[in-house]
Amino acid sequence: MAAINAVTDLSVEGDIGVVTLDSPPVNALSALVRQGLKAAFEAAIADPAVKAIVLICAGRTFIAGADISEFGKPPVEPSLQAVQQVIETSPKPVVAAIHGTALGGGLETALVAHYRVAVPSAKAGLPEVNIGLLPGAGGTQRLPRIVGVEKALEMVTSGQHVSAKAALAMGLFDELVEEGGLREGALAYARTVLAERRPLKKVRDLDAKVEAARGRPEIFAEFRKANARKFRGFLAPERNIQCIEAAVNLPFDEGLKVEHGLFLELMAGSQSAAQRHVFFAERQAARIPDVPEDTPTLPIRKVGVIGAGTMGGGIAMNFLNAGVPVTIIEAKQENLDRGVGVIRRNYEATAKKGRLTEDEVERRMGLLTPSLRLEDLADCDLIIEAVFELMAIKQEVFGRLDQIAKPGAILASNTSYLDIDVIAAATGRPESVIGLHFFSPANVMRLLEVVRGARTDKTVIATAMRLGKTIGKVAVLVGNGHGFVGNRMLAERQREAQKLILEGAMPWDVDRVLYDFGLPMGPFAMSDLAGLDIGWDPTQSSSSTVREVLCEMDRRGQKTGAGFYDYDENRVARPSPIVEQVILDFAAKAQIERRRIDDQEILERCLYPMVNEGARILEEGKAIRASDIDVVWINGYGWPVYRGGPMFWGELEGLGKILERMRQFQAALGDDFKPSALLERLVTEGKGFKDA
Ligand code: T1G
Repeated sequence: MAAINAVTDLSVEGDIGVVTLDSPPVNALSALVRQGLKAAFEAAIADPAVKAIVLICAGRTFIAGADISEFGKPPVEPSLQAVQQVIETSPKPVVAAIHGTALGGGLETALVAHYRVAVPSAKAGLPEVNIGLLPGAGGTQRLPRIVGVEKALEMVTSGQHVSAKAALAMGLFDELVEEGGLREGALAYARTVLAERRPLKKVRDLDAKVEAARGRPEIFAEFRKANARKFRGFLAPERNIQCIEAAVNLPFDEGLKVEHGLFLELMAGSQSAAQRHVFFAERQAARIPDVPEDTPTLPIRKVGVIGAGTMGGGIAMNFLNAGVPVTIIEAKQENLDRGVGVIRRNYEATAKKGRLTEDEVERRMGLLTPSLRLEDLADCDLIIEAVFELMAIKQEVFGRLDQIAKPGAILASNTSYLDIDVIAAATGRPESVIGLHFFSPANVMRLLEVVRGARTDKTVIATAMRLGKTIGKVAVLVGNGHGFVGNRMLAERQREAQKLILEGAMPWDVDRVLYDFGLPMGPFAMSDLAGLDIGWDPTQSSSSTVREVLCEMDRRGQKTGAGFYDYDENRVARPSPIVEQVILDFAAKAQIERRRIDDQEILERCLYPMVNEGARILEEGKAIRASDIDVVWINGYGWPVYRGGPMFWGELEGLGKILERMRQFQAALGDDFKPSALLERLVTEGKGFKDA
């Protein structure tokens, strides 16, 4: 075994050279790795004792891609393409031995080997699109030559990982070897290649599948049409498609040039910078300065959920999906039955789409225990309350839980606004109380705001953060305060949206501007979807807001066929002349003189106060870092990932420009636009949120 460099070894076993990479955590193609690979292969090729070469990785996975942390820095030789050149032109057969996830540049490296073997648990993919890029080392030209154009389009634009079994079936892998026996299996395969004098098969020479698609532009037109909604606003998917088109219509080396040019374009753009920011931000969110990574955590073997409504049911599903038994509580049998029924129907709907087997549905439902008795939660390790959003009710529930729950059980509230310390004070164990704020639909939205109480124990925090990962969420630790982080910033936008429609805009103007910005829907469409009558009390209603007037007119949203919009039988929304008149009358009565409001003002008045409030949240210490706020908004509210989150976007806009506009709005419209002290300080000092 000869050490080529700190992360690369070359050993010779019989007449097989074995190049071993060992660069934790994921053998990413850093400069050191590229240098080691090139040197190792050059040495193996030059060694007359070596007749074939195996590339294998130590640690958890085969190469998982280029080293994203190097992007944006000056390039260091050798390039990945130079490494690939050495491998692909090797006069000796090269076998890539794959375990873990061969992704991005990792799979592209395996694709210049002559053969690929893997263990059954391995996965492969080209997920560059998820960081706003495309496979820049020939992946868009080689993949379709093996798996065909349609599958390649799907893989490069979704970033999906395919299983080893699927990869074998599509020809991406040549053989699956025994689990746990990758090295032996790869060596044996290399010996077979030699013994059978198999050819030095180069993927770049396989033209049949791309030629079959030549002259069929409809493949691409139909793919674009079918995915238009999903790709809306994103640059990278379209550029990936163009690369696959090049693979079909151009000779290999010409196609490579197209790929390289489009890769550089994406790499230089703000969308990829934003998406790479989010990639690291989501991982950074798990780091809590005063809760070290080795903080002990509590085992969560059984979970109790109080409330079987929309939120309670969705919350329960997260744990059932992770194989954790759940006891779900309701006060009335009919509500309990309805809640359990909704969970079952959700699973059955997923099974109908082929994403769950019937057995898995039954297994998950078998983990669910419905009950009318809070006492049945006595043996739960974690109890999550998801009852009506009224402090008195929550205090009553937590007071009872304090009597029932076993010592050390974590008592969590799913409250989206209320003071977690006041809830904790209803118990004699505030150190065990924490907020677990799920976002609706709770079994779908990835965000989990973990709300730290003044006395929440660090073990409880560490357990909650780890639990987030267990149930497939992105957990962000936030401080206690009205609306925590996400809803507190949302309130800024909602307030401005309501004012804008009185001052001159219409609901559909505000929604269009925010939808075109990249949000999934605007505030008024969202209200119609959720229902205008949430928290509305008919007995107290006094036409004091446009919403109240609409509720009084029984225009309570999609469910009544009318809200801010009129809806046809297919729930297609149309601007409503009735609502327009309601707004005009309301503004007249309030003596508000309407004026024309342009799209730019709508955008700035809805989003700049959010950035400003995010700055306040940082200066109050209610979020650990600005990128946590970005993670909240991307995973909880659908902020377009290609814009990086409100704080990343705010810096791209320019904190100075935002401050100036906030001051102008404050002078014209009042203290709703009062700049935060942090924003003023950062602009004065010429700094960014990282320096907060
Ligand atoms: N570069 C640098 N660091 C990476 C990395 C990468 N490609 N992938 C993971 N890490 C770090 C990550 O930040 C974390 O660090 C640790 O590894 C564990 O990651 C030319 C241009 C591989 C499925 O997009 O999808 O190749 O927080 O927490 O949940 O065409 O990481 O511990 O300090 O995510 O087990 C293409 C991205 C790159 C793969 C493992 N490849 N990574 O998931 O662990 S672009 C990717 C992942 C490219 C070429 C192009 C996942 C994973 P820390 P983790 P995990």
